[in-house]
Amino acid sequence: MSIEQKKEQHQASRKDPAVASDSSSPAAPTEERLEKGIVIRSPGSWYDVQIGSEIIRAQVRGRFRLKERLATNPIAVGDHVTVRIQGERDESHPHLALIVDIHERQNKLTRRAAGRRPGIEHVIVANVDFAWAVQSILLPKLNAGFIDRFLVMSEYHGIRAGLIFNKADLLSESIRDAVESYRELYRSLGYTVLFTSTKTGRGIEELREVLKGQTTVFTGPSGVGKSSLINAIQPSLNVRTAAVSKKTRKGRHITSNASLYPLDGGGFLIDTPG
Ligand SMILES: Nc1nc2c(ncn2[C@@H]2O[C@H](COP(=O)(O)OP(=O)(O)OP(=O)(O)O)[C@@H](O)[C@H]2O)c(=O)[nH]1
Ligand SMILES: [Mg+2]
Repeated sequence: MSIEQKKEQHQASRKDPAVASDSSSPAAPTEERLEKGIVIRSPGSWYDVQIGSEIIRAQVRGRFRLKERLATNPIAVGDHVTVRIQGERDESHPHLALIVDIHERQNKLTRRAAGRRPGIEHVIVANVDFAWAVQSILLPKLNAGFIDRFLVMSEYHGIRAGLIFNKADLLSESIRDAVESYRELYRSLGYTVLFTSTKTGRGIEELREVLKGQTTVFTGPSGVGKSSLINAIQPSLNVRTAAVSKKTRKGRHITSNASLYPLDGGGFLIDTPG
């Protein structure tokens, strides 16, 4: 081994726990296996991958970053991946896992990357059967611009889409006509429009039914009640929510990363940040 190679190995072992275990921990298990799983969260520089009933924390090597240069994130929630796992699970040696392959995506939902980076996209989720744009009729008020951008994006990526008008309990005479006309407009274009309320339970059973057996994503501005709806559908998930700001009447960006949840009735539901 040349000095350069040794240097490279040393640097890699400092950055990558999978490599570090080979060289610095003599007790670390060395058994390797390949498993297929689905990315359920990416809260930091790692990915939580669901493999059967187990959740494994996996990392990714630089080559995926190079491959997907046009996206800010090379791997997204919903991606099907192959993970190389080293060793058996035990307290002293947690899994050391590396994502070694991303399977071809059936589809993806994207948005423009933040900042001035023309042509670069951020993949919100991959491999979804249905996307719902969640809006609240008030607090924050309905945002037709968001809905239109969402519908264009869904059509472009070939993803079936529908609209949820949440906080139906806040419907009052002063906004009734406006809300009705939006409902009629989008229905006339062929989209399902559901009215829901996590406070009165309106529309929740209907929503639970349509989610069954599918992989679905909720997207929408902060504070409209995406996470609250997920809790209403399946209370055991206990997803974090928070009141909208009294001052700005907008959400406080409570959900910070997309997360995929398995549903008791079958299927998966993905919560996204607003
Ligand atoms: N009146 C009323 N309030 C609701 C309803 N659903 C949710 N809320 C409230 O709206 C606020 C925001 O709800 P969240 O579920 O955190 O909103 P979110 O869309 O997940 O927001 P981000 O995670 O920031 O994107 C909370 O105070 C909820 O209690 C509803 O049907 N009616
Ligand atoms: Mg949320």
